[in-house]
Amino acid sequence: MNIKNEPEAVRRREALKDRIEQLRRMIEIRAVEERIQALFSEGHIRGSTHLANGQEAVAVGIAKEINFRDVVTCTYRGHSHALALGASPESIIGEICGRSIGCARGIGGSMHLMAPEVGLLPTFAIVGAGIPVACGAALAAKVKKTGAIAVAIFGDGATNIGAFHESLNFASIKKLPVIFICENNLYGEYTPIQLSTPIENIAIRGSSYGIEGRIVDGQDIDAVATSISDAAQKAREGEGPTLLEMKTYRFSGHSRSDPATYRPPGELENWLKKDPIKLFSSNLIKENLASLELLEQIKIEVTRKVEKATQKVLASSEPLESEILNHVYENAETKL
Ligand SMILES: Cc1ncc(C[n+]2csc(CCOP(=O)(O)OP(=O)(O)O)c2C)c(N)n1
Ligand SMILES: [Mg+2]
Repeated sequence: MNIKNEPEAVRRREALKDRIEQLRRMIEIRAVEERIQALFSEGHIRGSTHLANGQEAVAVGIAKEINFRDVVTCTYRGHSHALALGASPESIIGEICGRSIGCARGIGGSMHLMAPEVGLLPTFAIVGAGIPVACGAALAAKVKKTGAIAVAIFGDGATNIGAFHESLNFASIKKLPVIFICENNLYGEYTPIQLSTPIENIAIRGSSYGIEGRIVDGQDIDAVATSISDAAQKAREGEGPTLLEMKTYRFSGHSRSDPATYRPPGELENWLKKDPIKLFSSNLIKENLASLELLEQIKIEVTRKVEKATQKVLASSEPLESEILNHVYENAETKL
């Protein structure tokens, strides 16, 4: 695992206490993802990749409220979470481009990002798979009395998977310090939620397991943060899990090659009006914390930073084939 960025990742996480930095991180996530989309078209990325543009407030709202020693599991749609939690653009773009400077040494790729130095376990490509793993981390924290909590982030589609239901049941009966966060973006791949899920609000699924479920405006970073703060406090005080349903939307298709033509006319346009970056920007202006000039300056600085990281990645090397079995098991080199 790459621990060389530890101070930077921790510093990036700490910076999120500041409201302008929260906005800057959301803009950075959007810029990194736009660059990744372009790198794909330019042929620099193999495999697929899943953008979370439109869902940035969820990622930054979570990251700003939890400690860097808490454990987080999330899905293939995890660029936003890795960057929010503290991973650098270089380590994320590097990983997605399959270069040794990537967070998993370029061997994991887009769906296996990680930032263990700030609690992000390698992300999961299998729908729902991270949910029981977060419960395991929560159980470990409880047994060892570390004071840490675990956070499982997953999509609406994942709540139809057995692992989701088993995890909620187990976490509730054991009063585990875990927060279940569903990013309900209204689609699972190309299927609208109403064709796969017979209820409108995922939050009600908590009640079957004696877990409080809460519906949250996922486009509003402050609403996200308040809900996480409440759930984290409850978990740390031994009151058990909470299910938070973040109502959100991905502006792009499911993965890089999906033009999302299945969306009804006007739907995207309506959600674009609730762009979390625009909403937060105008709130900061109303609060007299930001000006249009400052916003413009942030965008310029972020674009420059992302471009610099991209050029560094493109100039860097790919991992050697001989490294493929390293780091599969602890001390794999010596055991093989
Ligand atoms: C167990 C499993 N089944 C199917 C797939 C294929 N698959 C990849 S993403 C996806 C949709 C999941 O939708 P959702 O949970 O809503 O997450 P989102 O992609 O919307 O963030 C599916 C079915 C998979 N990766 N794992
Ligand atoms: Mg979904």
